[in-house]
Amino acid sequence: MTNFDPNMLKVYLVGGTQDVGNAPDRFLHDVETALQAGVTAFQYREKDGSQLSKTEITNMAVKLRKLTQRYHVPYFIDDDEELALQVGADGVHVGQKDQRIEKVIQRAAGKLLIGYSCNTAAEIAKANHLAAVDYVGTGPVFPTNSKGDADPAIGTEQLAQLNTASHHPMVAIGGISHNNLAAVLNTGVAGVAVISMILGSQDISQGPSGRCGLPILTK
Ligand code: TZP
Ligand code: MG
Repeated sequence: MTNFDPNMLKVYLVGGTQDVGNAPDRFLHDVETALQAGVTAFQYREKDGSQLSKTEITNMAVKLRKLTQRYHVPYFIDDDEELALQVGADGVHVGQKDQRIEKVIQRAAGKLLIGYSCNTAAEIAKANHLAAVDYVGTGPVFPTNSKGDADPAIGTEQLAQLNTASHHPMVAIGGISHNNLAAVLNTGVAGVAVISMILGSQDISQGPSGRCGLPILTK
């Protein structure tokens, strides 16, 4: 397992095949482009309209492990600590709705880095007591089209308050684009987690020189 470093959260790409028109080869290509461009972490999140079978998801997870290893980028898997352990991922990201953080900690602490979605003051307060949690993911900051069951947007003021309250490093998620990136980073969060800003970018198809349209990438 890789050691946790808050710098991993700077530009955290999240995605699955559903985010690129259910095209697995295009997904692998776009993730590789983003890895080349310098994203600092990647989370495989196959849901919300995915058409892959369980076996196809496992095979994809293995390919993504190899790819992320090649670019030395920490690799998280959404919601499935068994799959994360099976493919040798660096971490698992656990949502609130799953109500399973204690179980995941029991199963995976010391073996996987653990990210936890926390979107309210009460959820942050609970996470503050969980030493095995490495970071919290908070949002949606703005309305998003990438998550069917997303909660209402919290905005940057609330994000800043939650970040102040959190003992864990925070990555902001939800509706983050070039237009609001500076405002999000001004809240003091450790970084941004994005789907469409990268996977929906026109630049990504132009290859590494397009840098996924991410101005904050320096590589
Ligand atoms: N969790 C909260 S919002 C969101 C997730 C997975 C979707 C973020 O996608 P986008 O395209 O960056 O708004
Ligand atoms: Mg989840």
